[in-house]
Amino acid sequence: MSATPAPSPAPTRSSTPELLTGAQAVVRTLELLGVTDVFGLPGGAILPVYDPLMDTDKIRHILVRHEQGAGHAAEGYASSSNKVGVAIATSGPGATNLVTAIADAYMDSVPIVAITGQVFSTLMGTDAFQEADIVGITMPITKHSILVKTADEIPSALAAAYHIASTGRPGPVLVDITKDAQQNTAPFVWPPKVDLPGYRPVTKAHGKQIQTAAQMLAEAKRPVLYVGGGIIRSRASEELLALAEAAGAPVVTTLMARGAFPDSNPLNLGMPGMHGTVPAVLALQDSDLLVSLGARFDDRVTGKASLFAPGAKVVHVDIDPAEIGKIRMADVPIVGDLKDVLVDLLAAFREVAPAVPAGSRRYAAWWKRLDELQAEFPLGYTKTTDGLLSPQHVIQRIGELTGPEGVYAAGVGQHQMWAAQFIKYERPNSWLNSGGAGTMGYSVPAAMGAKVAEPDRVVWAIDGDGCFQMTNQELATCVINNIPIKVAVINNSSLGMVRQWQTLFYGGRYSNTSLNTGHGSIRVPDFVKLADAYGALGIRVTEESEVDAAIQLALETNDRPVVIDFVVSADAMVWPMVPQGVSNSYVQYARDHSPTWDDDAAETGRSDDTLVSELAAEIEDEAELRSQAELTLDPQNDSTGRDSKGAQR
Ligand SMILES: Cc1ncc(C[n+]2csc(CCOP(=O)(O)OP(=O)(O)O)c2C)c(N)n1
Ligand SMILES: [Mg+2]
Repeated sequence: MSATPAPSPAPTRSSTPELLTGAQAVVRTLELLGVTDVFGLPGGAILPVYDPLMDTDKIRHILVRHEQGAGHAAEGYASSSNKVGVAIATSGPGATNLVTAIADAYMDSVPIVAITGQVFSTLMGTDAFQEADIVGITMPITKHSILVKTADEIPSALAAAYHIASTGRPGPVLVDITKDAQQNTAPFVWPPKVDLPGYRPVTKAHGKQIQTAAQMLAEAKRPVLYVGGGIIRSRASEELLALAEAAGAPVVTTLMARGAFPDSNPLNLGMPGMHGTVPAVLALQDSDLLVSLGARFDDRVTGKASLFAPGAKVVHVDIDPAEIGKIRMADVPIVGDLKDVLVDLLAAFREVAPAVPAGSRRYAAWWKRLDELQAEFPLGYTKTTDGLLSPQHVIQRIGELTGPEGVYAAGVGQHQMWAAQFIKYERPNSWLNSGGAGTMGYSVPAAMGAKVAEPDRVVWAIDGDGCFQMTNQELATCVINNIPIKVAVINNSSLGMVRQWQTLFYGGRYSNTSLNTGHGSIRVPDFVKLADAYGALGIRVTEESEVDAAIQLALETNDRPVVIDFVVSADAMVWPMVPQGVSNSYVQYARDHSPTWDDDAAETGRSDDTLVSELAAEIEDEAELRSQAELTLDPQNDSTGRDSKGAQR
């Protein structure tokens, strides 16, 4: 991330600093850092902070119904606006309720600061009431965590947390403050001395590496700009557009990068990965040069990593040196902030790349192939045959009727993939989702946070019936605090993504995936009644002819949240798909339909059916190898499949 939001003007250092309690210092520091909105829920160990929070008119505190909601709201706030999100919780269970959201923010590099109360410093380590070692618990899932035991440390700890969260590779930072530190007084000194030895994120990359990368891009025959979420965090979309257009190179945008590059731009091949478009998946696979920009070679993108893009050289740009070479060896590693690197790379490319004659295209043969792929394998779906709504149609219409200025926050599952595929994103920060952790329950609170950060935008939560049941309690927060989000429950009455895997890999044995919320079921709960109980507008849609009118009504209703229960078919599946753990060359456009022009298949004359059965065999081999590896590696695992405590795995 290139810039930290500017803190409010700081008071000049006076000769006799004001004496404040630690709790007052928390509020004053947040004010001075420019924080205007925080999400939280009080309890004994954070009570002192809640008292002065009542007096400030600079900070709006939004009382959530569950701390996980506060954490995801802070994430949605940050991801939609590039500001830092703040969540507050009490000690023990309050703090542990934040853990999922903190882990989520860590995986997706979201700048949030979590402030937790801790028991009195004198009681720490005694199993005191509501004591949990939250610094220890969150150590592996935060960028940094700080325990504060004295009042005078509070301004510097919070300022450091804010700085660390929002600079370099963004991420969550936890500040755990003991109750005595909140109650005691100390002189309030601003600006505080923030001493962070060793924390110096590199923003300006090495010129020579950039020259080499530019040369390789100019000489490549089949390059792809492999764009990850780092482009959005670094606010580098414009710079990306300039480079892509100057080079005329194809672009793929990962799940985390949807919106980083306009979908309407003809250079954009769409999303790569397990449920990516065929052109995006195969462009990566067949490329001779991957220019990875803020992406991290996630297994959902690479498939079997050892078989990923076998003929490609790699230029890997990332602000975090730990990402480079983590999964795939980089031929040209570039550590730096994308916003700066892309400007330099474009300038270097212009120096070395030959001009393209009028009327022709750079990488013409490559584009011919990609154009054919796009023509042959466009994103699409088969209409359902059971008379229930096609979820893809519903989601596509939400995107079309709302437009690119909206914000779309998805849950996790099939609906998430359809929302990534069938809504067209034109701007960064318009698509929010839990890409790394895959946290069910992210959507409603993240949408709530986004609506607080961006009140003038239409904000949709595109949720699943399973996910919605994990965090819908934040509808109460939305109603009471006048945060009119719109929720589309894509209700297939099942844990649909798990059910899809059961259809494909477990012979259609649907073990524990039916939720009974939809058509022909007992509807527990009835989402329309649930919305009503919260004071939101609830609408049920069962016919395709009602879809547009319901979306329009939602768009026109801004005095309260809206929940639309779209009763969709449970049999709709997410395609294309690369099954887990195999080469991306096995991408299937739809069930039993692999692209037949695949080089490998063409050379060996193998048919679709052969490919599919080979695929099944490969999956079985993988499963076998994996289970053997688990048995060998896990010392607690005995041959009965139970661990040493006798619990069933
Ligand atoms: C907290 C959590 N628990 C379990 C999972 C595993 N999981 C991934 S998708 C999914 C199903 C989600 O169901 P729903 O919200 O109805 O979405 P659908 O796939 O039906 O669209 C589950 C259980 C998860 N990702 N997160
Ligand atoms: Mg579902």
